[in-house]
Amino acid sequence: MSHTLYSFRRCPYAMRARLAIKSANIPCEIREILLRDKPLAFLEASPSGTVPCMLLNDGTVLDESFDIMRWALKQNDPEALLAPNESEMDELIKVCDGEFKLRLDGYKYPNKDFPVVGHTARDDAMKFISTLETRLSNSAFLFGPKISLADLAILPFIRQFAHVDMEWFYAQEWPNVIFWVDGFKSSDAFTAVMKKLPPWQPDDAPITFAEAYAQV
Ligand SMILES: N[C@@H](CCC(=O)N[C@@H](CS)C(=O)NCC(=O)O)C(=O)O
Repeated sequence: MSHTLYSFRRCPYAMRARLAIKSANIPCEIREILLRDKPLAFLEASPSGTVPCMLLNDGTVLDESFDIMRWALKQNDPEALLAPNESEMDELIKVCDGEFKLRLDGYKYPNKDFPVVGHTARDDAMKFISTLETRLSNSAFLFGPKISLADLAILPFIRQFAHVDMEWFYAQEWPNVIFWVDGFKSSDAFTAVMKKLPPWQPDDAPITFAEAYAQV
């Protein structure tokens, strides 16, 4: 039995997991699911009912995107994504997943019940983008001249923030963030892991991650 990744194409948490698995070249089966129609096998595997969820072939379940990234890269890290200081990267990712994500959701869904919504949420979220802009004005990536785990973990969320109102985002004074996001969006790795897959059905023949997301 191989490892199995449950994923949803547009979920930024699932994107970061796919990016790490792709970089680490971990052999696994990929199962694209629909969040509005979660398959039973997924619900049985995932304690939280969220994607991504990685079911390892020894029965272990990795239910957090960040755990999947670190697990994959600890097996194999050809791009040295784990090279920068671990706790410094974790700290920045924690801000992204915490305060920034909450503001991103408040900005994206102004009618939902978030502590801060709309343009106030956007203004708050800008603080994190400014932190990134400062870092990126010193180096091409967040932790130096080469891409790292932190870049892969954070970029899908900045892309999502940019896409709420692209005209506004691209009019802001953060040229380095814009260059960084644009580079990511057009990268071979991101293009590959954003390929569309049909939703998995229990009777389907397994699709390997490598064949699903082969680079063209
Ligand atoms: N902390 C989790 C969060 C994952 C998460 O919230 N994923 C969303 C999709 S982007 C989800 O599956 N939500 C469940 C649902 O919408 O039913 C992780 O990092 O993996």
